[in-house]
Amino acid sequence: MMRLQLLLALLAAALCRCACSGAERWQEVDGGRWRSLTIQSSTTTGFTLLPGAATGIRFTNSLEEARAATNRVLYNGSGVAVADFDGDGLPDIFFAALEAPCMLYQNQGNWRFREVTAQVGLEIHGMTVRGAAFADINGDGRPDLLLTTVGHGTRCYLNAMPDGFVDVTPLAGTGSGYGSSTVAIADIDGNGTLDLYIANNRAEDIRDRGAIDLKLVGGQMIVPPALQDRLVIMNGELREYGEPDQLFLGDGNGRFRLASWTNGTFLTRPSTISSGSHCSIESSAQPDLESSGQT
Ligand SMILES: [Ca+2]
Ligand SMILES: [Ca+2]
Ligand SMILES: [Ca+2]
Repeated sequence: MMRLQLLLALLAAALCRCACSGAERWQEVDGGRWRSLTIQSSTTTGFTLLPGAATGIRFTNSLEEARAATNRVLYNGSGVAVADFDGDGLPDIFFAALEAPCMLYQNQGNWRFREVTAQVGLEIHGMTVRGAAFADINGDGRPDLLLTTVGHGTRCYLNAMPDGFVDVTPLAGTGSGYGSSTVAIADIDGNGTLDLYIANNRAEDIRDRGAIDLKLVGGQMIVPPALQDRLVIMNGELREYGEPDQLFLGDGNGRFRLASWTNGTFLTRPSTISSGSHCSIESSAQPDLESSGQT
């Protein structure tokens, strides 16, 4: 009797598989294939918004209108970075901020987070922070923190947990007066060390000045010498250059060397978009770089 029940159960399972396989069958189309998804009615799908009261995350990236009115660069906002900074297996979250303090939230598990910014030495004073990224720049297995700032370039904070983070920007060599916005990280020269591509914007926008001293010569607008590295007239329109982007080559120990754009390493090919450029490194085995920006 038991053997008969087992046989019937196996038969039912086989029939079910046959019936289901029809619905899951791939449909071949030109250049690809597709099939319908089976949505289980007993499960929920998509994302659920968790309130700060539930997660413990209270961060808000605020910006005073009055300050933004004097520097429209600030309207570009700030970023967020995720990594397991303390090595407990749970991803933690760092929020960059324009005016409010930047904050690091330690994952406590079960969708609960605890703010530990000061505890790990990441209180950032006197800087407007735009971008944030975790990367192990010194190869010790612990994710370090990179922050791009308005007017202070890129700041590097070495992960020295359990003793917190240490600002090593002077040693790293990535500080500057640029208004840096984002950072892309890859081993661009294939030597086993992480390198940084910093996209710089400007620390302030010249349109926020009350007036610009241009000259009209022979019916043509002329940019004065003092502003010729910043302004250009194209097709009768006045445009502002961005600050130059930077490629930093890492030594694997948390120090970086600024690479040259013009020593032959990069080849520039004509852009397919009017306001940007594409560059590719000479060997096809190397990561290529594509950038776009406004003139
Ligand atoms: Ca963690
Ligand atoms: Ca590290
Ligand atoms: Ca490298």
